[in-house]
Amino acid sequence: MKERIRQRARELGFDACGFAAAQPPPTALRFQEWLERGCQGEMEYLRRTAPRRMDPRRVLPGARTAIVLAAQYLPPGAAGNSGPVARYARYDDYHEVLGRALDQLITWLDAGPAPGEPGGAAPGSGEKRFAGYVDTGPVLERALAQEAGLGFIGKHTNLVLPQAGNWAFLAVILTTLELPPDAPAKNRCGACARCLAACPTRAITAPYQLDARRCLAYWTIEAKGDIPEELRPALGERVFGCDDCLAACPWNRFAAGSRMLKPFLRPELCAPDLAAWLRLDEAGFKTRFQGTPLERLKHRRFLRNACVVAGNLGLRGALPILEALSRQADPLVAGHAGWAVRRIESRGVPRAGLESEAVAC
Ligand code: B12
Ligand code: SF4
Ligand code: SF4
Repeated sequence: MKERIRQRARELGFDACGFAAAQPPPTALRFQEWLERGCQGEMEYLRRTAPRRMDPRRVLPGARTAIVLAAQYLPPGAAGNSGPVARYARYDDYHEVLGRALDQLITWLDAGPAPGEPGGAAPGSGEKRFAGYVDTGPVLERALAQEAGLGFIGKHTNLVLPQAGNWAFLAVILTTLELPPDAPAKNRCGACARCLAACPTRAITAPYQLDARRCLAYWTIEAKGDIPEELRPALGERVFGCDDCLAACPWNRFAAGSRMLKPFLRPELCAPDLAAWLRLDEAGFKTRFQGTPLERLKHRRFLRNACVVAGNLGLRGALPILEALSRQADPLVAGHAGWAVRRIESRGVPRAGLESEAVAC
């Protein structure tokens, strides 16, 4: 049964599939400690859902197995550290793409043999029920993935697939089916600490510990308010997400291109024209980013991030639009645009056309 599920998952575009017992992973208490230190910042939903997050049986009553899946997402031509848009976001929204494949897998499982029937799960596992999540439910996806043998949680806190590196999304199906668990993966970081050294803000405060309040992915994707002034220069050219710690990992020498995501690549997110992005109005923003992960930022937080980047890159050609934005009624946009204007002016570089300042991933 497990091999048939793995084969079906592969046919649907997943690159790895493993099985873990649906129970609190051994590292669950680490999650609680992390919350107690306040490392989640404004992501209060993590605290609210903590008891369920730590025990999959509270998410799906009667759950016996977690089927854990991974799909690689390294986009073509991606090199170096972080670009304006993190690698994971240069496609249609992965929640949708993986979500569709997950639904197909669940439909297939649901139609398969019942528990106890030939080819089915262990007898006595009762009614078949499923709950599938792609970053959409209260599940410790990385910890379950490690338990299911997919890969190990690296010191940067992301799952590393030994055969494919860390550029992979995760998805989980909790089910009442009883399937024998795979062997958990062993950590293979060894003495390496490249990801800690690569982080521009020292957000990885110790191996396996990330303080979201210092993480640029958090500030550009999740945070609702002002980006702290002391972190703005470190944002560099990142408009959305950060890849530096991931790009440092030597296991990425085994990374291959994405099978599942490839048809959903958004080339305009690989080589953005920042000046054009700054000029987008609300409707233009919606049209341009519909169906991508950037859509959930909404226009004002997108402008917040883009203003900081324009300031960091010293885009003098963007001064007129930044000055206009600094007079906007919304203090979030006005404040960050004003900061960018001051940063550019303080550099004293002659004004240049933005076209020659195109940003490349
Ligand atoms: C909240 C969140 C964030 C937050 C916090 C990140 C974090 N490291 O916790 C922010 C916004 C910063 C973020 C950023 C990113 N995210 Co995110 N995020 C999540 C989310 C929704 C929850 C993660 C969570 O619970 N964090 C809390 C911490 C404590 O949990 P944890 O890291 O899993 O910790 C476990 C272990 O590390 C271990 N542990 C903790 N401390 C210690 C200490 C020791 C000594 C040991 C041994 C173990 C240990 O125990 C913990 C509990 O089991 C998950 C989806 C999900 N439901 O899981 C996606 C997820 C983790 N994110 C993902 C991605 C792709 C990213 C980014 C790469 C995006 C980007 N390029 O900008 C960055 C990576 C930043 C980074 N270095 O982690 C992917 C990661 C895939 C993978 N291969 O691991 C996930 C799984 C989404 C998905 N479905 O694919 N993310
Ligand atoms: S995503 Fe960026 S800021 Fe966050 S821990 Fe990794 S390198 Fe540091
Ligand atoms: S860069 Fe090194 S320490 Fe960090 S996750 Fe990869 S192997 Fe582990």
